[in-house]
Amino acid sequence: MHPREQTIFALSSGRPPSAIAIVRVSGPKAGVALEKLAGKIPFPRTATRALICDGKGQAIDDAIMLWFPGPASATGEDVAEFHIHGGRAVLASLFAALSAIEDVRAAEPGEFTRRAFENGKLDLTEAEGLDDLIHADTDRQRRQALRQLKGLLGDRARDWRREIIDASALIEAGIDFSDEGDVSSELIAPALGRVKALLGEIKEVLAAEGKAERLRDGLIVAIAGPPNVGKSTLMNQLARREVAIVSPHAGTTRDIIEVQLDLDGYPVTVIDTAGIRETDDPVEQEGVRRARWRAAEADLVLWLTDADDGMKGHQGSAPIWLVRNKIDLGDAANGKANAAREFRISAVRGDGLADLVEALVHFAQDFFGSVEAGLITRERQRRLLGDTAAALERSLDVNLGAAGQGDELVAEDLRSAVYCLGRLLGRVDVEDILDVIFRDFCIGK
Ligand SMILES: Nc1nc2c(ncn2[C@@H]2O[C@H](COP(=O)(O)OP(=O)(O)OP(=O)(O)O)[C@@H](O)[C@H]2O)c(=O)[nH]1
Ligand SMILES: [Mg+2]
Repeated sequence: MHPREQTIFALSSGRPPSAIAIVRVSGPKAGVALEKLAGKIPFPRTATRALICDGKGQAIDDAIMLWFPGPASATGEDVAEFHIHGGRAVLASLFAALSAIEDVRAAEPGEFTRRAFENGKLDLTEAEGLDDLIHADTDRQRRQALRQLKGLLGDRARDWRREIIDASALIEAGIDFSDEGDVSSELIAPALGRVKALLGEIKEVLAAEGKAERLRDGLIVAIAGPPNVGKSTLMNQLARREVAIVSPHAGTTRDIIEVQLDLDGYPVTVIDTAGIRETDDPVEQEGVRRARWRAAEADLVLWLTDADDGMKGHQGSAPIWLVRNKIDLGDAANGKANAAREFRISAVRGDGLADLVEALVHFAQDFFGSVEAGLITRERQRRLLGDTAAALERSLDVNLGAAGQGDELVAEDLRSAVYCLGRLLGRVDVEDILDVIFRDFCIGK
């Protein structure tokens, strides 16, 4: 039997041991699994208690089970759920009992979602949203993922695709009538008008950049500066735990240390780097090289200093804030620096940290903009939508000759736009397009 037709099972809840573990089974043998292990198939979608036994009649656990007959299930197939006690041995016994059934096997990663996708339960953008939702760390990431899962982009893309298919159909029909100049242009002109309007909508979505894509990875803030100025101390303060080693020796930090913070729902990665200075130590040299590189890549650099030495050694185009540390030791330096903003803190005592954090939150708000307005959350989506817009643009650029020259080119460009949107949704099916064309416009041919 083909692996795709086999019945799969997996632990769908968290890592054991846990109070309850949920094991999902999906595929044609899901019902058989219930019958063999629990002795019955429960009423659909109703929690039912049962003693689960293995093939030899040995009790495994006293459990709750659920039955979702396809196609009204998460995967579109028959689905069974076992809610058992989440001990490792309990799970191992249940897995062994399930595997013992013919054509039932452990699922590959993502296989449940893949089946849902293949059975038309979700499109590719929704599957991406589901993945994002599972991996969301902060509240804003969760909200964005949920919007995607609800199919906001998918629904728009489906509408666009349908409209372009309709426009193509008109144009194809126009081509059929190309001997009769009037009929042909009567069909083609309005079709191109629709394409133009669509192109406007797609461009709007592309332009509402909103940095929604970056919301998945988070904002990168690098702490850089000379050695021993308190970079690691600040990092630990922001993380509220000892992530980096702090010592009075210059050159303590060599590797790049990262922590993920949740700043008002925005994901922010703070990076502590090696103090930037000239050094003979090859290990420290490598640390400095990496520090420079990461600071250049960051979205924001906090340049820490405890003296008047400006910002020696900084490269890169990211905005940079000058943070004067160790103000507890007396008046810190005052020299002029070419930074966007300036802060005075004591990383050890905590003075000025609240202001710095508040400024970071504002920076994150500005950086992500009105993410809620953005529909695009992945580079993949942006690329395919960009390709769609380019194809539509080409179709409008074609110079239509009097005798229907160029119509074929327009049709070709529209087909390619439909193809790109199809890939965005994960559905590419030329038959779809042909169906519409033949169904609606095969006038007497
Ligand atoms: N008085 C005072 N000392 C501080 C402050 N911040 C850090 N220090 C001290 O400065 C020394 C260096 O601190 P680190 O955090 O290791 O400095 P760093 O910039 O990470 O140093 P490298 O990793 O070597 O580049 C330690 O002894 C800290 O306790 C501060 O605000 N006030
Ligand atoms: Mg350090």
